[in-house]
Amino acid sequence: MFSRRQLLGAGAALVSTSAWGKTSNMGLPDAAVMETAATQPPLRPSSGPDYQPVVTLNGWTLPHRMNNGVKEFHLVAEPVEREMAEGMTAYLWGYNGQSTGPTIEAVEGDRVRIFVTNRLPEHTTIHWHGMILPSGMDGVGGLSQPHIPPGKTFVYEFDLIKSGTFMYHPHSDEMVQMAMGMMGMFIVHPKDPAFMRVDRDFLIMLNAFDIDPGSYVPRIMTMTDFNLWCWNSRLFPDIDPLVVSRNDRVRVRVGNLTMTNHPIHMHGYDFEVTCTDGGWVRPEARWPEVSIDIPVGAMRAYEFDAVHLGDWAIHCHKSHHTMNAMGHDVPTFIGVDKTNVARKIRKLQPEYMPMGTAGMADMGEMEMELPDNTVPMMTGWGPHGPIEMGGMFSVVKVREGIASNDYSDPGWYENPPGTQAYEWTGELPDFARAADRS
Ligand SMILES: [Cu+2]
Repeated sequence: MFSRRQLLGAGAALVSTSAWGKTSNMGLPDAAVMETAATQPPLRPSSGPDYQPVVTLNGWTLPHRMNNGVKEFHLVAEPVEREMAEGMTAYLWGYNGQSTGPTIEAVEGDRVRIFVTNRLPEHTTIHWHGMILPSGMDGVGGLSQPHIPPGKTFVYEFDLIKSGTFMYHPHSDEMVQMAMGMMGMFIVHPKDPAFMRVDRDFLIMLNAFDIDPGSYVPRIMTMTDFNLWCWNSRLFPDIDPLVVSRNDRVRVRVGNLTMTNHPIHMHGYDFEVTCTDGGWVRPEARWPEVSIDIPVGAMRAYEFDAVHLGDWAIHCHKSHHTMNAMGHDVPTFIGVDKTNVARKIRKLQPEYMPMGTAGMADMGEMEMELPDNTVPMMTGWGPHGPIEMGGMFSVVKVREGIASNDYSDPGWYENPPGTQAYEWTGELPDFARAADRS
């Protein structure tokens, strides 16, 4: 497969040009490359109207340059190595060194010129999902333009006539290229900086892969039975927390380019959907929710005022989507007495441990030897023990007095005395009914 050196070589060649900020002698704009899966700080606007930049969890925003009033970006479609969690790297296809691709941010009324260089082994295009633009800029290979052959660069240029949250992805060997991780988000901020202003604005792209434990390349033919459910091609426990200061107005924008819907549930708050990929939702059309179903090929942005301090789980409510790589054809052993069979198996395999007879919680605590390049099915440690999650899970951390530009992890929340579940140490009732059943 692709070696690290090959990948870096491709990136380094592009990074070496230094045309930033110049407005004459325009060649291709620099194609910035991101080397890490760490969340990058928001990119403040360097020209034009002010806006609150977004924070892409475990992602970044693509820098641009101005060229005679046009915002120019350079995306490079290429093979990438993505760290999905500590101890697991996938060989994916993406943009500018990562999957998911960098977030593009611009402002309503801008004209954008986006150079797309194809360093994949096959042709590609980019479709700008949700954008209102000329038909010939819509990026459907064969329909709106010729496919971009390997080694070639195409230019997309259009006016951003409305603000909102949009996505980008190939419309060229689409099933394969999206299964390999090619997708990103495109944020158009309102021209009026006061319109729909928030203090923190987070981005999550829901995506999914089918990668056998111990291997590196996704199975591209999988239709629904994926084994890695990701946010921005990242897995719990290594999806960064959403760090928020008390009383912040917070927006979370969630796009779904998987093959199934994801009910995203956030604890501790109720909230309202304020934007879809079709545009902003008028105040009189909103209703309160605590889970939002994100349909396939759609985006939902929700907002809340962060008045409740704490560590609040945020996750997909399909319980199989908060697990890492697992098989589904495992028999159920709850209620089975394995004592005799365990004794027999241990004669052949002395380290055999019978599991699953009392549920699977022991999976979250034990340190089993795993194949290389995989992450445990249920994992993560909190201040009170194993969290027993994986995949699409993170934590919203609401604290007092966090600086407006600070997104660093504040650690675990300490519940004030008298506000945490505790053990009953008094007399217990007689469990006669439970005993009858066993
Ligand atoms: Cu889900």
